[in-house]
Order: sequence, then C-alpha cells, then structure tokens
Amino acid sequence: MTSVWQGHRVSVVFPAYNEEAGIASAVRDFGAVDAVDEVLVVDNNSRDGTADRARDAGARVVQESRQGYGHALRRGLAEAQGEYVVLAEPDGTFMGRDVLKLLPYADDFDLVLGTRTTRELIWHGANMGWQLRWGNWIVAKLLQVLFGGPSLSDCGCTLRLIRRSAAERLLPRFTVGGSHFLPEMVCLALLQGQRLVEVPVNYRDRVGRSKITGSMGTALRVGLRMVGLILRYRAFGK
Ligand SMILES: Nc1nc2c(ncn2[C@@H]2O[C@H](COP(=O)(O)OP(=O)(O)OP(=O)(O)O)[C@@H](O)[C@H]2O)c(=O)[nH]1
Ligand SMILES: [Mg+2]
Repeated sequence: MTSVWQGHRVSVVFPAYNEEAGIASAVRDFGAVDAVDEVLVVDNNSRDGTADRARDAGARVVQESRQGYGHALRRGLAEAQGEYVVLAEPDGTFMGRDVLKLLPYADDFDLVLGTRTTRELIWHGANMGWQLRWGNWIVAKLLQVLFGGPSLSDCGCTLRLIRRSAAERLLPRFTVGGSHFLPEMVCLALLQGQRLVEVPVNYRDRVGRSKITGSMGTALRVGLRMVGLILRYRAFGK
C-alpha cells in the first residue's frame, strides 16, 4: 500500500470493539482503494479475534485501553500518519470506494463529513429507519443553526476526512471519550474557524453485533448527550 492522493498520504482509521466478524474484509476493502496508504485499526479492548484478523488482513493495529468510541477515534487521529485522515467503521456499513467521494473536497476544506441521510444511498437492511434518520438530521440541523452553518444533515456519520493539521489543532481540546464524540469534533472545528463540508455516502447493513444505535434506548441517550454537548459549546464555547 504505497500510493498518494495528489501528493498527500491518506490514512484510514477504524475504531474497533469486538469486530472480528467484519474487520478483515473492511481492512481489505478500504486498503484496496488506490489512494489509501495506511489502514490503522484502534483495538479498544476487544475480547475476540479483532486485532489478529486486522493484522492478518494488512492493517497496522494499535491498542487503546480507555474504553469508548471517542477514545478510540481520538487515538486513531493521534496515531495516523497520513496528511489526510479518514475515519470509518469496520462493520461493513461503509464502503471503501466512498473515500473517493471525500477526497476531492479535501483540497478546499479541513473536514469533509459523510452524511447517511440521502435516501438513495441507504441500502436495504441498513440500520437507518426513519427515527434514526430524522434524529440524526434534527441534531445536525440544531448544530447548523446554532453555529451559523455549514449545511449539515447527519450528526452521527463516522465516515469523514480531516486534514492532519486540522486534527492536531483539535486533539488537545477533545473532552468526549464516549459515543457522542462526533459533534464535539464539529463544534470545536467550527469554533476554530475550520472549513467544513458534507457529502452523501452509502450506508449498508452491519456485519456483527451492534453496540450503539442498534438499540433505540441507547441511540436516544446518545442523541440527548449530543444535544447537551452542542448547547454547552454554543453557550460557553468549551
Ligand atoms: N460502542 C462502542 N463502539 C466502539 C468502542 N470502541 C470502539 N468502537 C467502535 O466504534 C464503532 C461504532 O460502533 P457501532 O456498534 O458500529 O455503532 P453504530 O455505528 O452507531 O451502529 P451500528 O453500526 O448499526 O451497530 C464500531 O466500529 C465499534 O467497533 C466502544 O467502546 N464502544
Ligand atoms: Mg456501525
């Protein structure tokens, strides 16, 4: 895996907690994209064969002991070596080739966010029923309105690209280690004057067991924590 996107090295980061069912094919799928130089798996205390399978499939694996989706992504952002860092999930929901939808905007934006709320790109069987779709949209719109744009339609899409230089400005400011991490990235980036844009991406059915939005109760709790976080950043800027 040695190629570059217009002179920029590209890393893909997978946060992984017990994802042995899908991790090998995800590493291969994203690693097969010509522009991708490195697939980095952040193993978050998995008790199954996640780390071994990721390594066998060609990924670099780092261990993050602080449990949580946010902790795993923050570690990935700190460890990734590319100038462009793509966050994704190794559960079969995202497609490697969609990295190519994000990259063309990376010249002009610090962050290129995927959105999973475009109906035509939600696959049959994907966990994106109307409640989740509207929930993600409403929280995204709250963020958009309170922070004065840009246009946002999904607050929970892991698939996103960030420039290394932009990530380095955010890393010391992150406070969230849990499942409501993504809006913190957006709030902090907007407060720092970073440039953001959103791009529609495919969203498919999951391989393996769901940990966050598979249960409506958990999804609702995460959504409320996101709203609290957004209001706090708007009110106090921290
Ligand atoms: N929930 C959770 N996920 C973690 C953790 N550490 C890493 N992850 C990874 O974060 C990603 C998000 O979790 P998912 O269970 O896929 O949650 P989701 O994407 O909201 O919902 P589904 O894909 O429908 O299950 C997965 O790749 C997990 O393996 C953790 O401590 N908790
Ligand atoms: Mg998932």
